[in-house]
Amino acid sequence: MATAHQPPSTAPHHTAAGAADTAALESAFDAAVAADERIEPRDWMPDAYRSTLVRQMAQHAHSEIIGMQPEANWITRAPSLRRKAILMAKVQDEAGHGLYLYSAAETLGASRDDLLDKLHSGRQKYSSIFNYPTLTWADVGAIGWLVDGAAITNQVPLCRCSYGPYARAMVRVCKEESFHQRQGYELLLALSRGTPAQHAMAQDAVDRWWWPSLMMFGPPDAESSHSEQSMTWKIKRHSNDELRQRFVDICVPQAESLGLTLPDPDLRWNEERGHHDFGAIDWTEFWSVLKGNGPCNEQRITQRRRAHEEGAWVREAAAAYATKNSERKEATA
Ligand code: BYC
Repeated sequence: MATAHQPPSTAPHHTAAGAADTAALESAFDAAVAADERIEPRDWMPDAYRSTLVRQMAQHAHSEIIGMQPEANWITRAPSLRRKAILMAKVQDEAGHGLYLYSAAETLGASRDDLLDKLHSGRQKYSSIFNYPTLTWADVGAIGWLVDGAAITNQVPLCRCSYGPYARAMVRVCKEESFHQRQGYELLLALSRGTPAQHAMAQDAVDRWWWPSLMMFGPPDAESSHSEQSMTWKIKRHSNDELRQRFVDICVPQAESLGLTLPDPDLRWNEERGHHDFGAIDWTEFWSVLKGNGPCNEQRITQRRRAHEEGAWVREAAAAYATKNSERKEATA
């Protein structure tokens, strides 16, 4: 962005001259956003823009690392070596996505320890979808097809997010997610074309994951507290309902090719709208999951806290190694 570089949150507000400076910085920021320029870490930005980004990116990072758990549940029970290798690679990719996103949040002055502390203490959210259990092997396919499919629908527009580091992280994340989506589709197709019992298992997984996948896009626009401001700032490019509709339209023909049924009797093509109509989402369930009352909320957070505690020695060893290395470099410089 072609405006003054400023360290984070240093705009002086307390004098008339300070207020004029802030107004000038604000209008330069607004003009850069309007012109579709990228905002970079050292550019001046309103405090609320910074905190909105930290909130969304942290929630996104937390989702990636909590999202490893439901699928990791099946690594030891994958039906073949090939399936096991694919699933391990996918779960590792999710860890990588979490790392890019925590790093991107750090460019805004957030501390990774603080973000993790907020996740562990329930002060920051992660996606509702990961509070549902993975009961059968077919759930791995349903997650790939539907959950990664929903994630891509939501994240492709984030590649054009106004904040540079987030937008750039999303480019790589989306490439990997689209591989994940295909592996899920291919897995479900194999089951759907398999024995009657395998077909039934695939259908049961789609029945359980369909509605929670629609909830991933967030509350309806009328109840979305952040959408309007985030869209003005071009953090979000589309509303929650727009992306949800796009996802439904993408999934209907894919379900047909899979030979599986989406569990919604009200799902039908609306010629006038040029979109599929779909049934009412149970928003009571969504808000209840967000409050911590989903089937797996407690299990997910307990497991995450345990993993963090058990990994303390790795973090200490990595920090000691980094210090030793930088001391060595200084000594030889
Ligand atoms: N779950 O004003 P709204 C993945 C919260 S994919 C939990 O519409 P916003 C993966 C929201 O945070 C999943 N909370 O919010 C895939 C807000 O609460 P706070 C991660 C939700 O931010 C496969 C309140 O509800 N993807 O990682 O404008 C394998 C009001 O909502 C949810 C992302 O995070 C939800 N579903 O829009 C492994 C994408 N929906 O913060 C991993 C980036 C809403 O005021 N994020 N809330 O306490 C976004 O695009 C947006 O943050 C959302 C919500 C569309 C999710």
